[in-house]
Amino acid sequence: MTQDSHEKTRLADLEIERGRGGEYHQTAGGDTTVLTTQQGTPVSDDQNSLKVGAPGPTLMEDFHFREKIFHFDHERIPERVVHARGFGAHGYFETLDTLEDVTMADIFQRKGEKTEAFVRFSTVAGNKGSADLARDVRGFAVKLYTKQGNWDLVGNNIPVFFIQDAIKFPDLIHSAKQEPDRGFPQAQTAHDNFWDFISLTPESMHMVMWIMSDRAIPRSFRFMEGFGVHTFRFVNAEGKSTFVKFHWKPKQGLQSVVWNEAVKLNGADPDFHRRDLWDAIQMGDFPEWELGVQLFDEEFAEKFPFDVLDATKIIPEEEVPVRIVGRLVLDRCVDNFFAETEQVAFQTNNIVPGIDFTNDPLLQGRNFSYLDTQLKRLGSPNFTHLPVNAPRCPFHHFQQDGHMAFHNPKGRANYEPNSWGEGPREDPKGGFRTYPAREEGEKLRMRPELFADHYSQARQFYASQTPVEQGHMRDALVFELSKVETPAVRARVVAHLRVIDEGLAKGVAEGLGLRDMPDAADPARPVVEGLPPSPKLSILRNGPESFRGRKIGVLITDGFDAALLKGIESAAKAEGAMVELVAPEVGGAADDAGKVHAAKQKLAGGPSVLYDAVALLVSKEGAARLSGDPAARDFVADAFAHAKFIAFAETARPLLDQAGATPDDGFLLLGKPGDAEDFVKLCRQLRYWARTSAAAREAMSAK
Ligand code: HDD
Repeated sequence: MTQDSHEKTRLADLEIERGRGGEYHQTAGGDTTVLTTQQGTPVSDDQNSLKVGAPGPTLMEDFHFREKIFHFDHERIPERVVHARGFGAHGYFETLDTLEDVTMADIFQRKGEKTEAFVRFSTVAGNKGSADLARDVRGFAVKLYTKQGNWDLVGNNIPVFFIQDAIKFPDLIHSAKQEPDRGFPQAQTAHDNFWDFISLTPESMHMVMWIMSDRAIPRSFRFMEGFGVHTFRFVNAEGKSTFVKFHWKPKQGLQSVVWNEAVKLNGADPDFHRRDLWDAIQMGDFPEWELGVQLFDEEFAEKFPFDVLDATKIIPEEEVPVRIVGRLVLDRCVDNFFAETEQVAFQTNNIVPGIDFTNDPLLQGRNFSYLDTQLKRLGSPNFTHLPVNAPRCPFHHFQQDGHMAFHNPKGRANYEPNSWGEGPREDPKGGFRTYPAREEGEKLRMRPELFADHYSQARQFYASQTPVEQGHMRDALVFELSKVETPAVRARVVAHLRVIDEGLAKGVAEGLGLRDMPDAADPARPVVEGLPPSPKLSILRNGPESFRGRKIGVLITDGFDAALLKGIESAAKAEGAMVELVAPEVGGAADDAGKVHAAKQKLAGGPSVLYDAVALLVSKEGAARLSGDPAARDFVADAFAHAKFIAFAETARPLLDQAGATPDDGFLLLGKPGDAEDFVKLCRQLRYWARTSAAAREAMSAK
């Protein structure tokens, strides 16, 4: 690695020389910086190791070779035991509403103030190299570099969790990850161990409803919600405590893909979510979320039918509205994936004055785990010295030494109090003070009584979904349980489903070919009847108002109608949507005036799953050329099957015929350039669900 402090040597432009005996040299020149060893010694040859004679043995003496290989051998650090695959970006949080009445947290004191932020999104079960579209929870971890220290909100895109007590976390994760004897399946919960554990752990039923919903296959990190999950405390200057739940709401609405699309996306572009975030930020279309808080007091907590400290429960937004207090904008990609995204260390125990924990036993356990894991991953208690983890506010303490300590205090005093008048002292008034909650009781391994309710909110979640979403949940359960090889485990899951919704249980049993319906599971506490559906829990009821930030894939072939493409491009631009060209060759296609338009994707490598909607602008000759082409047929057939809106030029009709895609109200014939505006308007609905099922047609006609 070169250091800025090194004097740059100006030499001739980079050139490659092939010397006698085949030695191979690449030399620095012009503005190029000279390559050095880690010790700063200039390197003369980075292509050949030092040998005795041309074919001779390599010499131990070659310090440059040894240092280079030594460093390479140690490049990897342990991947995260969960959430290994992630993608991060920088941005800022802007306070939109002050919360001084309920919290003294500095970040909520001044309207309009911006605070630096770093966010890492992730999947949970898969290894670092797994694919983005796994059916999984997405991590939504936010580090806010506030003026009073780093506040980490280490959340997920689902507001509840599988388990209630952190002591079960290793069991949950072991069951979800690869089975230990065979080392597979990768990034999937569709296997025996997971469903065995789940079926023996009824507290997971609410979360199971969420992960079987389309929340677990988001279209983009940009279009998903985030949740702090636990109930936290806000504490104000008078020491008064208010309970709080945190919500991140995507500015561009919610959107997910369908399962068949997810499966294909994992092959077509395993980095689909990373690329999407990277591209959006690079293009200046900065992803944005609003931060909302649900605030409630002890009195509400007492009368709420569930325990607010139970992480398997939500408080419906209809019951305690979400008050928007800020916004989060991601406006800068990382410069170096390893230094920032890989080495960022989130910790639930990173809180600031004005925010405090509650007795949620999952949160309490997490507070140990996150600090502990960073030492393993990052190898030194000095991981806070890494720029991505360091506070932006001044910090002073007496923690010293250790591996890689590079902020080393000067002076004599390394303890306090001291007589030398040196170093920082604690601040009894402004420093962090734990909320003095009154606690008493016997030491027990027990959970509060209300934690025994395992099904009521699972039922409420299912009842809050549209028929389309309910169908997806049924299909997801059938898919997952079909991969379970032990019939008794499948039956046990269906037994739980019977308590949640008989219709769902029946549908899953049918899908599995389960001949004998198992008895319904026996709930530890009676299910709370009559919980009203919560429309906020549905993705389809909370979609975007515009097609902004979405992508249209336009299939072109030589001789296509340039005016129609222009129409699509200007309608998309006006909406804030993107257009990407797909052609039989990546070199692109010539329009009807002979102008060549470069393609972003070659048709055979750019399937329609990459797009939110498609337009077929193939010419008459192009349609003839693509007749019988499997990639062209799949492009259209998949867009059709995935309920996407499809625009087409009349000349492209043969492509529809060969894909068996009979035009319905989700199609738009582009007669003239202006028609593209109507197409983009249609696209705001994202999908033409009526195409997919009778239930969806019924629901749409009832609207
Ligand atoms: Fe966790 C990582 C979210 C329960 C132990 N967790 C991790 C990350 C997220 C979450 C987003 C990735 C952070 C990053 O991007 O670096 N975890 C959650 C949520 C939970 C939860 C929302 C429940 C409400 N986690 C949980 C429990 C434990 C852990 C109960 C242990 C008792 N989680 C970890 C960990 C990880 C982690 C082992 C792995 C890497 C890391 O922390 O930094 O400590």
